[in-house]
Amino acid sequence: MILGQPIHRFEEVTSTNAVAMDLCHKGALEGTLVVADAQTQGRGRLGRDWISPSGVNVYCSYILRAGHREWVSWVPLIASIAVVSAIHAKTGLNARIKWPNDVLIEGKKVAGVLAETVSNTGEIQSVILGIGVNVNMSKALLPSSLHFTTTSLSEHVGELIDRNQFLTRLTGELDVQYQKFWNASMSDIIHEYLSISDTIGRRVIAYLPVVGPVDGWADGIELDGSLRLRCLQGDTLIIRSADVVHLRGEEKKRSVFSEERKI
Ligand code: BT5
Repeated sequence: MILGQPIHRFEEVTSTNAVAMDLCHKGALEGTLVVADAQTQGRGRLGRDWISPSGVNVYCSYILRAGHREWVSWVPLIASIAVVSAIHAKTGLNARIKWPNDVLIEGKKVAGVLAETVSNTGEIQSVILGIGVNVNMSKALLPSSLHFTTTSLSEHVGELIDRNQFLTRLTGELDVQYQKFWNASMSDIIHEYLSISDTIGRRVIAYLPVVGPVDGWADGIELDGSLRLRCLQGDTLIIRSADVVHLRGEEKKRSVFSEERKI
């Protein structure tokens, strides 16, 4: 097992990603894991916040040393697969992935993944992989604006879950995906991702940073982890980064896509 050693545990940090990044600059080993009971400035993508109350959830960051560009874009996807597997192993729940990196249970967000790169003179050297999982959090700890879109594991299983055991399993699952990647079984990973994707085959709106909203069908995943969107106007877009909203009431049309096309 490469990941999860050594472990740095904290009661409270600003952000486990910030602490891991600092350790990374100081030469910490690949696989180093930073875990905290609470975060005061937990962060999401694009400057957003990750609300991180004390003593109820898992907030962790791993230092991954070996990075090349194609691999970097797969880190969040690999991490989401590991989160889904750990959730299934520890609770029996079937979580699904909203592209690129939201983990959902019955359409509500239970976990998020944030991969940040550390580069030197333009060369990506490391990735800080941060994962936040709502384990035992009650909705009362979140602002009311998030009550309808979020959930926690305990809300679904009706009992508290051991956070340490969950973290151990998550680290193990992540390690499995990491080994798979380096053993070049990329197509295995892609098939696994597709089998638990809630996005592929769905009608979605993708909010692109410069272009704005684009309406279409999520048609598949490219080899670099980008989303292939078949726009309603007919063109196909390859999207590297965006926020995606699943349109409700639109039946999945998996049957119209062959496995080949989905990949
Ligand atoms: C993410 O961003 O989903 C990535 C979250 C990564 C958090 C981990 S915790 C350990 C490590 N250290 C950090 O500082 N971060 C990582 P994004 O897709 O941008 O989603 C952020 C949005 O999710 C927010 O704008 C809220 O709408 C929502 N949100 C915030 N806190 C949440 C929570 N605890 N549970 C569910 N949704 C939340």
